[in-house]
Order: sequence, then C-alpha cells, then structure tokens
Amino acid sequence: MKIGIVCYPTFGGSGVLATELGIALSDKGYEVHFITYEQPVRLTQGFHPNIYFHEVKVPTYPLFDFPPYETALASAMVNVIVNQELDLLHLHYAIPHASAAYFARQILKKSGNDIPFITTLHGTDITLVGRDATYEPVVTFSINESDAITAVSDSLKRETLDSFNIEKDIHVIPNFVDVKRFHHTDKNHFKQMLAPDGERILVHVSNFRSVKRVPDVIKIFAEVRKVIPAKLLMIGDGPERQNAEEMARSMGLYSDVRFLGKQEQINEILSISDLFLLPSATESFGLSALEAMACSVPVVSTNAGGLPEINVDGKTGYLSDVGDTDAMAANAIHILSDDERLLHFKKAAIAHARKFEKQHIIPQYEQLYTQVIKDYALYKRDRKCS
Ligand code: GMT
Repeated sequence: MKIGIVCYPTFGGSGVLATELGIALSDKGYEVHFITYEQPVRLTQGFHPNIYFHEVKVPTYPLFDFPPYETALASAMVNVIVNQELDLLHLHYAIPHASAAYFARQILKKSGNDIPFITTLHGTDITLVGRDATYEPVVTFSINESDAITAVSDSLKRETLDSFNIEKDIHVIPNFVDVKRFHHTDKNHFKQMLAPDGERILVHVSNFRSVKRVPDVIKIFAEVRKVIPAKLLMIGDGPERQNAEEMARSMGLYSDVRFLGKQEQINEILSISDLFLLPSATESFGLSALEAMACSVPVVSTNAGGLPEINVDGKTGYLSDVGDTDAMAANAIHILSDDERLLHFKKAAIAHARKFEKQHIIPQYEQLYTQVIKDYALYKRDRKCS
C-alpha cells in the first residue's frame, strides 16, 4: 500500500504523531510519502528506506501578501498521487489539508486518478482555529467530504460533533507512543549535572503557546520549590517563552529554571525527570504527557479536553481545574515529597502508557486504510457504470 501523509512538519503534536505514524507504517513495509513544506522534525533522525519526502514549494511574487500555500499543496498532492501511484491520502490537521485534498481529488476525478482521503483531527484545528467563522464553512465541508474521519480522543470527537455539523461517524484512534524510544534509561550522570544536590526535577515540554498556560508552570514550580529542593526544565520554544523567562527571573527562580529550547532527544531529558507539568487550557490528548509517562514520569495536569483519558487522577498523576495552580502545586508536592510514593506513581505512569504502545494503535489505522480503499474502489466502479 502506498500512503501519502500530509502534516505540519513542526514541533507540534499533530506533526510529531503523523511522522511517528509514517515511520511505524514504513517499518511494516508500507511505502510512505510525506507531502509538506519542510522535512518533519522527527524524520530527521535516521534513514528510512520506505519513506519519501516531497517538499511543497510556495513561489513568492510581489503581488502576494499571502502566498497561496493551499494551492501549492493541492498541486503537489495531484503530482505525487499520479507520479507515485498512491492508494490513499492521510491528512493530519483539518486546515488547510482537508480542503486541499478535496480540491486535488476534484482535479484527479477528470482523469479517473482520484483516491480516497482520511482526515485526522488533532485538536486546535477544531477547538481553537476551525470553529472561527473565518474557516468554519470550509472546515465543515472538507471534513464531511473525507472518506473517513478520525479523532485522537473521545473528548475531541464529542467536541467536533458539538461544534460542527458532521454527517459521518468519527473513529476515535488515540495517539500512541514508541516505547522502544520513549522509555526510562539510566542518565544519572546527566541528572547529577542538572541537580547536583539530588533536587527533584520537574519538566514542561510544549510549543509555548498561550493555550499551554506557561506562566502557570512557573507559578506551580515556585510553590513546589518553597517546600522541596527542585529544578525545572523548560523544553520547547514559542511566543510565551520570553514572558516565562522574565517571570522566572522576577520571582527569583532563574537559577533553578533552565530554558533548554527545542530539543530532539526528549526521551533523555524525560529519563532524568521526576514530574511532568501540563497546565493547559485545552488539550485534545496531550501527546507530550504520554511520552513522559512512557519514560516513567508522572503528570500533574489540568482536567481539560482529553487529558483525563491519559492521565489517571490519583494514579499516574493528578488532574485539576484549569488555572488552579494551588491545587496543581499541592499535588506536585504530594507526589514528590515521598520517595516511595513517587516510585509508585512512576510505575503506574509507565504501566498506563503501555496501553498506548504503537503496536496496539497502528493496526487500527491499517484496518481503516484497507476499508476506505475497498469502499472507494467500489464507489469508482459504480461511478464508471452509471
Ligand atoms: O498543542 C499544540 O499546540 C499542538 C497541537 C498540534 O496540532 O500539533 O497539538 C494537538 O495535537 C496533538 C497530537 O494529536 C495533541 O496531543 C495535543 O493535545 C493537541 N493540542 C491541543 O489540543 C491544544
């Protein structure tokens, strides 16, 4: 089977998941073609003989204030589908991937080269961006035109059905983690460098957008540090980073907070961490929290969106209302203040993360691909006959 994957190539969870899916499929022998404007971040590690990357180039012209990416993407889809004889397109993030795929398919129908497409909804394409009246009609239309729709959590499925007029079933296929890569490894020398006096290490990983409520991470850490010797590692970059750095400085915490920026070997950093903080305003799933749990790191998070589906309150960590930094700090202190309790949470985190191992989830995508391709072949046959 030849599959085209369209995603955002950046550090965001949807691009990460799409890339991990492509790698997993290629390991199983599928031919995978990524179509996007840059090499996806996680594709830079190692060579994968079954993976092809097709860069979408958007020529600029003095007339364009906004170069038309969607048009360039639809054209790239047409070319790759025809030249590589793809069987299926899998789009991650509705905007503008699903509408570009619809356009590409309309073009290909003229020559009979059209193929089915599946749209996977990841969160902000529904919860923040897609609902905006600027995009809503196109998002609703192109989701409905998809041959199958998947959402990464039950919560996101509910939210999509509540906010859009969706005429099809939405399959929930949760995100997954590659435990061969994300597992606890002994990096004690590294831990000693960052926490020389045995301080607890708290960690936050995100793209530092306002939805992540990064200032809450600093507030929680400030409370924890009053009670427990601790260090905080801030991984990633984005619009809220500078504000968070200033906050840490003005609160006198800077010597205990390290802003490490974008990192590729996140599993090594997670391996030396004791607690993951994710105080997001909304989170369809929280892939970063799942990767932390797979490395044996408990999670203190909000109860927003799909987070309760991965972080089990009182077992793998704790859930609190959005903005309740006092409760999140108290929960963090509870977990970190006792060695035995911490170990208990760590073990529960890893056990729960294993339920989301990639070998349990990838077959769900394979099954859906097979069904969609079969149904589309029947539809094309009927179209030809009529
Ligand atoms: O969280 C972000 O800002 C990035 C965003 C994305 O679209 O890349 O992540 C979304 O998709 C991830 C993968 O499915 C989920 O784990 C994240 O929870 C989700 N983010 C939000 O819902 C805010």
